[in-house]
Amino acid sequence: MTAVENPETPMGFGRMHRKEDVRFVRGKGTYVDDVALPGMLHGAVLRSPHAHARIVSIDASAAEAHPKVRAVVTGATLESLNLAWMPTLSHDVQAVLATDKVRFQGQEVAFVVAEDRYAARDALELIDVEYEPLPAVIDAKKSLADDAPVIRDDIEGRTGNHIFDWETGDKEHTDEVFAAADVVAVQDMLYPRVHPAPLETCGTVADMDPVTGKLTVWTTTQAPHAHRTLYALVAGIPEHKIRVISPDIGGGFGNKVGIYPGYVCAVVGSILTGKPVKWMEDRSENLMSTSFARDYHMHGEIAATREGRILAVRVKVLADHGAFNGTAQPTKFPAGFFGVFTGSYDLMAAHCEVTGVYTNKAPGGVAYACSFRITEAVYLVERLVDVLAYDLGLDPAELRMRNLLRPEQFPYESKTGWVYDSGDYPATLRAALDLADYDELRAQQARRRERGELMGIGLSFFTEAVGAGPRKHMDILGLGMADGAELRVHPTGKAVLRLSCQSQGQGHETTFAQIVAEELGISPDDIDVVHGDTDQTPFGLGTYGSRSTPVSGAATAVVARKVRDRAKIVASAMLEVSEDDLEWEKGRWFVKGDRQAGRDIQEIALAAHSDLELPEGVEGHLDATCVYNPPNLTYPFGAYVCVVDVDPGTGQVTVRSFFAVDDCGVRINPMIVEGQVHGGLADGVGMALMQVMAFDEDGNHLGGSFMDYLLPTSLECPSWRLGETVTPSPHHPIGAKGVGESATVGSPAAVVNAVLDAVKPLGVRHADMPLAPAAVWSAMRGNPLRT
Ligand code: MCN
Ligand code: CUN
Repeated sequence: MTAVENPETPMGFGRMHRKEDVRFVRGKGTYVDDVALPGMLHGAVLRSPHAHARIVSIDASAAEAHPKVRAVVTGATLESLNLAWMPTLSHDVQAVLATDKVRFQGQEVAFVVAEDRYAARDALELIDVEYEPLPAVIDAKKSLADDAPVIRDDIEGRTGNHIFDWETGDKEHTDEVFAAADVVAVQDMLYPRVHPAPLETCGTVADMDPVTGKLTVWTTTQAPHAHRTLYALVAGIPEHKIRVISPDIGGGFGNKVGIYPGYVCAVVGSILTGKPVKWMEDRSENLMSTSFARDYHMHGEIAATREGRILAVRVKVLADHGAFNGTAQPTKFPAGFFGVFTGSYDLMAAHCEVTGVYTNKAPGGVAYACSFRITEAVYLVERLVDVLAYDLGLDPAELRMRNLLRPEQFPYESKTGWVYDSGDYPATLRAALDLADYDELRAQQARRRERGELMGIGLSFFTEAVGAGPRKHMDILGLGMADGAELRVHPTGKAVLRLSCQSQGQGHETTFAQIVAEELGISPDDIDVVHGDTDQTPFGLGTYGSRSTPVSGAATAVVARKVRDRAKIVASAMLEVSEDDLEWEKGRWFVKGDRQAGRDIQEIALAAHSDLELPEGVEGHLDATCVYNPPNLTYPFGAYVCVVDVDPGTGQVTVRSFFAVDDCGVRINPMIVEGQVHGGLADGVGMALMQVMAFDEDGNHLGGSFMDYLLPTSLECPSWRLGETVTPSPHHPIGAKGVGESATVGSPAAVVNAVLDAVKPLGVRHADMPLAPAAVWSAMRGNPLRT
């Protein structure tokens, strides 16, 4: 794709420049930190220097005496308001401000409200907290030891750090298949703790109007409606008196799903002072205290015949959830959608067990384009397949091709009960191999190996499950995962679409207008997409788990079709013919057999608002609403090929090229889809090669800035080569599947598989991410690093 491409606005699906970029490229976006209200005060959070310590005392008197300080909020203040603890998205509680103990480094201890940001920060240093340090639990594997310090002694009757056990699949049958198999490949692997690190950090401006009792909250959220309901439940403020506004968001990546203590403190600060209060965290605060991702310690086993027919997969996971279980996922799924670990293969049996534990690390979790933990699942199974190929001496592409699900098996129910909606996996893998010129790459690799060069070719094939969810099976804190949408066509034929989901950079203002354009034949330029304001949009669960297209996108198509049906009634009145005699072509209804006799959607819109007589019971105007409850998830998939060169002297990895073929069903805007894929591939390079949230054994966070926690740049990324196949979703109104997280989910395994393929001649079978030079170098010397 060339950068200068300048497509015309399509009347529906197609390559179209993003409408929102008109303001973004001019620096005219409005982010939370751009909100400035008259009399606004500023908040700052005092954070714990310890990973685990008892709070002996807090003396805030010197801070309160600071001339610019208006209020100091501590855990004690919040206790008196019954707000010291808040519910998490996983049915646990989290301290808003610590009262008894601190449980991770960076935990929120006090909140200062002052006249400016600098004074608020200065005053933090005047607060005197006496801590009694306690031994910290940092290693998840040690958290369940009998003598491990108990982190959550706030929960009555709790004696250890165990949170939950969860299993899926048929254990007995899986064990039988394993016992009878010719070959079993076993591999322990870690998906390290990483962080979504959006460029815009998290923050809130809270404005409680003391006269009307109305609370307005501008906040960095991916789910404004869910936040409003949670504020109502937590703070006891009537829901209609709360307005949550999510303006432009500078990247979410899962980091902005939950409610952070700072948000609640800003609200409390505004209630206490009667003034608007802004709180914006800095980079270190974002990295140290907000939603992490992964931290899965996985033990995987794969069973196969000697000829390479994969029979079964068996997994045990230790899941590190940090100090409060705040992971975001539908209630019935404590390990998210990890149950999709059976991947894209035709298995006889599968079983997995996940144990969740507390450690003295930041809570939150999932996040970072995770598809509710399918990232971990795909990495696991795609590493296992490569380990099996290594043991059997088979080509990893050939091994995958032999075992992929076949098109005639769809809809396919996996051994853990997920019903994959549609796919032609072999065609997609073939497309990726052709794009990469796989055979030639292998020939080149052989030549280079003879010269002592370490070139690696890595594959991954992934299946995702996105679009939560059928309301029957999926809810967050009891809120069923369905989305509302509302469409109004004004008298002059211009339209406004109101959505519950929330763009954080995915281009919803463009693509959702394109869906309406496709259905109604109104130009996307004439359709305004409104989102991110609970007073102006219908209820819905928000944007994460790549659910916007599968759920809100479906709602948009349905609502547009309802408007089209209404337009038909109006057109029949205008043309004085029966509705049955009308036929639709994009943008107009016309009389069957007489193309000239028709009315376009603009004429119909005007007539719908006029004195035209409509049939009994038909109201005027041209609008509709819809609540879409998806019948199933959508299952996008893809095949990736990564080529790397490893420096034999230093272990430094260079990603030479990357070929990605994605299938997300019908593409609304192929250019936006490609942008989503580019971003996700860069994420994959970052996680595979450079990212980890590291801690020392006392729980000190070792990655509190972008000097230590690395983001990939264009220097580390190759020029991506993309391909596509299109297998529509049979149950989605426009056949689209989600794509926002696909590349982040699928790419780390391809990069890691490539690096391990490069060092295979040295006898290396596995090494854990991140494959930074030291890790690769150690593995090359038979001494893998342990994170
Ligand atoms: N799209 C399309 N055709 C399809 C599928 C999607 O044109 N068949 C378009 C959509 O209309 C939308 C975009 O691609 O404009 C992404 O759609 P979708 O896959 O539905 O994902 P969501 O909009 O729900 O976005 C969420 C997803 C998640 S969960 C994370 S995490 C992530 C991601 O999106 N965070 C992002 N991509 C991101 N991209 C940016 N720039 N910033 C983030 O924070
Ligand atoms: Cu899991 S990160 Mo996205 O679902 O917001």
